Amino acid sequence: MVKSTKLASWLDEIKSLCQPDEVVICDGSKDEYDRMWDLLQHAGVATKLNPEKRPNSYLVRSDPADVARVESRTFICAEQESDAGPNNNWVAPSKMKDTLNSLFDGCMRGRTMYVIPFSMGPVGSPIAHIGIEVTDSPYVVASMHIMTRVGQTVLDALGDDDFVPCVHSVGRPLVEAEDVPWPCNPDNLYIAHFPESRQIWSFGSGYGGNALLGKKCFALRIASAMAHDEGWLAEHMLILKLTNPEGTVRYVAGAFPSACGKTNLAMLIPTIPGWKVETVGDDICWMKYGSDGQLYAINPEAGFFGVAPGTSMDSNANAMLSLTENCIFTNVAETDDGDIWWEDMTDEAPGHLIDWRGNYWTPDSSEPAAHPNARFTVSAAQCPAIADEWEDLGGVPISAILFGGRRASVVPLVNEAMSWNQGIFFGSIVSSEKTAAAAGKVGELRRDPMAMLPFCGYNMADYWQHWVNIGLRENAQLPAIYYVNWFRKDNDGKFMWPGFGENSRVLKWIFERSTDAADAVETAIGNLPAIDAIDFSGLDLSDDQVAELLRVEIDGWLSEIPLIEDYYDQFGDHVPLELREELRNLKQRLQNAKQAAA
Ligand code: O2Y
Ligand code: MN
Repeated sequence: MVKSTKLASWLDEIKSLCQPDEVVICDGSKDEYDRMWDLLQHAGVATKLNPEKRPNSYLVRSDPADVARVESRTFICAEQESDAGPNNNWVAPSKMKDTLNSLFDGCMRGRTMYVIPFSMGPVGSPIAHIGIEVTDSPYVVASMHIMTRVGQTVLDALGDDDFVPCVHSVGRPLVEAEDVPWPCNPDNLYIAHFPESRQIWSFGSGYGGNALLGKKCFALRIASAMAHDEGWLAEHMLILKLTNPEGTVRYVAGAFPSACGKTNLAMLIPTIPGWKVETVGDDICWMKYGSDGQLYAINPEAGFFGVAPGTSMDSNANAMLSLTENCIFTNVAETDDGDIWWEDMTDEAPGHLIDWRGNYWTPDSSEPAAHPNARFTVSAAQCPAIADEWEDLGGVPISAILFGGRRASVVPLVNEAMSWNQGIFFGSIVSSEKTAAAAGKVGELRRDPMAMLPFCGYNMADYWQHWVNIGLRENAQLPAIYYVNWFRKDNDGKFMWPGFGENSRVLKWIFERSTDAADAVETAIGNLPAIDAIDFSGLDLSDDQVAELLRVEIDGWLSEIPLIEDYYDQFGDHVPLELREELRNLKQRLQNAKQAAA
């Protein structure tokens, strides 16, 4: 029941704009979830999987033109263009409102408008926030059931407080025309954010980050603007719980651009005896100061929306074991016995499949069976590695923050920042070499500061300043910051570091730095593990390879300095003086080191 007068009048406004046939206030119940799947099966977009193989699970095939979030159609509509920054597509709010008003006018005719009250974070947590998504997509309702907390408890917690209004339509009113299995309107796609009035309007897509508005739109773009104004952090980070053999616990957050194995790291099975790694979150982390000056983190989500291709018992057993029942699979392939498959799930592909487009497929087919951005959606509670405290209202205290990119050279396996500001500097220069899959020259650097490039709801350089300011709080017990790189290659172009579970060796060093049990050596670029501080035993690594993984490449770093200067320059005088100073000091230390070695 809607008691909030603010909510009731907003719903009236949206209803008269969108003109749905019916309005349903979602209660988050199992009945409601099942009703959505009845509708989706009836529409011909969802198939119930064989209950003996994958109980209570569904396969959905989207329109082939609607398969991923679309950065080129994602807008930050701040009053001033400079507040959106060069990192965002900007349209003035009044202009975007005019466009949206005409697009949304009557856009739900013939459809039902679902009203989803959802909490990002455990209901009642002081770190959580509430949103209301209206949508005309039953797929979005079902997905939000898994990815967020939905229902009356949220409305009760909301009272008459503010909420983040999220308006979503697939953009295909049902007037005269027959419905299609996956309605969408890719020619009129808008994912618009209004950071000042904290609103989200999304039109034309029913897929993932474009449509499940709690995730990237709210929990990162709008939340980053809220966090800026309110003195907290909304980050594109996983959260890990580490326990050493003595039972001491530390929590670590980590930001990694896409294709850097973030979900695998979030669910890592350690190879070092006696250590335990558990998951608190795999994608997003909200951190607020506790009265003790520590940053406390929650995972604002309730589920995982992971990339399916490449996920296997070898790469991520905990993800696979999470997917045994109660899942949604989108754009994966279907097996003859009513189960699912995707590339690299097994060593050998099945002899035949129905691919993500619904076509007959064999291993000889030229196209992949699953779309490369095919996804699984599953409750985090089903993950065997989920930490008991993942829903603690107060969050978990963060001792370390990791920033990582994908670099074949220059960036060592792990490097500890000597200060909070140097850590922010590391975050600001996170980069990966472009692969053949991305536009641009192979090997060229693509910067993705703090892995937030597509997700920062305001000027990226103002966001760096916000990080600097966060560190100025009196009594702050700031986490240590680390720059990690699992992707260094040798002269033959082969990865030097095995990654996956072996990353626990690096996590152990980071953990032991926080308990003063591990040594570091100060270098020109930061604090690196002392010889023997990381346990490399049992790995197929020569002493030379270990030295290479931890080498300070003075010339390599010196040649990065002008690239970083150029990168900063696009943000002009928004770049914090503190980061310019970090860059100057780094250059000086590198030049000194070079001279000393000469
Ligand atoms: O393509 C989409 O809509 C999903 S994007 C996504 C999903 C889960 C976690 N992270 C991401 C991302 O792009 O960072
Ligand atoms: Mn992500």
